[in-house]
Amino acid sequence: MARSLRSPALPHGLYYDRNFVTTADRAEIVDWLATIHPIWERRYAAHHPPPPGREQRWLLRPVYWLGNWQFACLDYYHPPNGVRHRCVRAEPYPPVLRRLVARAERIARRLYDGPDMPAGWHLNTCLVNFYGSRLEGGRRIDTARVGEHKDFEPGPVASLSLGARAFFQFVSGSRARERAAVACQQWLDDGSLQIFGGDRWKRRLFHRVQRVDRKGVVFDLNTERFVTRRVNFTFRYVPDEHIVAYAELPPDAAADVREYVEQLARHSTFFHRELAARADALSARPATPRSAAP
Ligand SMILES: O=C(O)CCC(=O)C(=O)O
Repeated sequence: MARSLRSPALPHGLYYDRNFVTTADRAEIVDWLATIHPIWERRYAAHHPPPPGREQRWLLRPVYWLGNWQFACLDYYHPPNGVRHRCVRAEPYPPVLRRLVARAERIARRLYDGPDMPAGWHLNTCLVNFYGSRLEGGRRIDTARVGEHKDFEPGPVASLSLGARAFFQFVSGSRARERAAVACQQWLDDGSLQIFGGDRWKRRLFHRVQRVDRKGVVFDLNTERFVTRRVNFTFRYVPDEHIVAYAELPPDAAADVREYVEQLARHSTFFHRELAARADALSARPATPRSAAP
């Protein structure tokens, strides 16, 4: 059950602090953002093909993950059944995010308890979403939105926003009538922290970003073919036993994400090492004896 804390106008279970990030911390995050190289992912892959009626597609925006990477083609973390080989160990948080996450965790622990705060909960996973416009044939195509969905990681989610403000909504579901039933909506401002958890906001309702303001500056980032005007960090919890190193992925899953890991390794020492660790693990494996080969 959530207690109200600093967000008197919001329903129980929701928290919002418009001024969570200080000017100095904001500058440090923006400096760090300029050092990473977000990637474009496709939704499916050779060993994880689209289900009947669905087509292969690119995600709407470039992304980056910290803590562990939930590649779209591995189908994201979805307990109770979809937990194995979906969360691949990724870079740790930079110092400024570590400090902010520690503060967000303290707030969340005061807000939620019982079934809303799972044992072992800590915000060890972060999806960094880049919102803006895709550059295509000299045109700018605005993709600054996210359709209604749920985040299936257990426990509360903390969401930190930078840049142009976003119009965020909770809705009843993903079918036409449910999409129109808005349970709560608010603007997420530059430097704000939003936390949502509990049965209603996390487990039952869906959430989405309807649009992002076009006013304001754009970020100077390494987002290829994309102009970024908002960056959102959603911090989540994946039980540590469900996070695997790239070297531990089974061959099919490793093959599906290899191009992404190679792309990341071009700019990231962490992923460079993870690639090398898989190559080492494979070369150290005893060769199958000829007589045992099929
Ligand atoms: O950008 C946001 O504010 C929300 C992002 C989101 O819904 C998600 O990452 O699951």
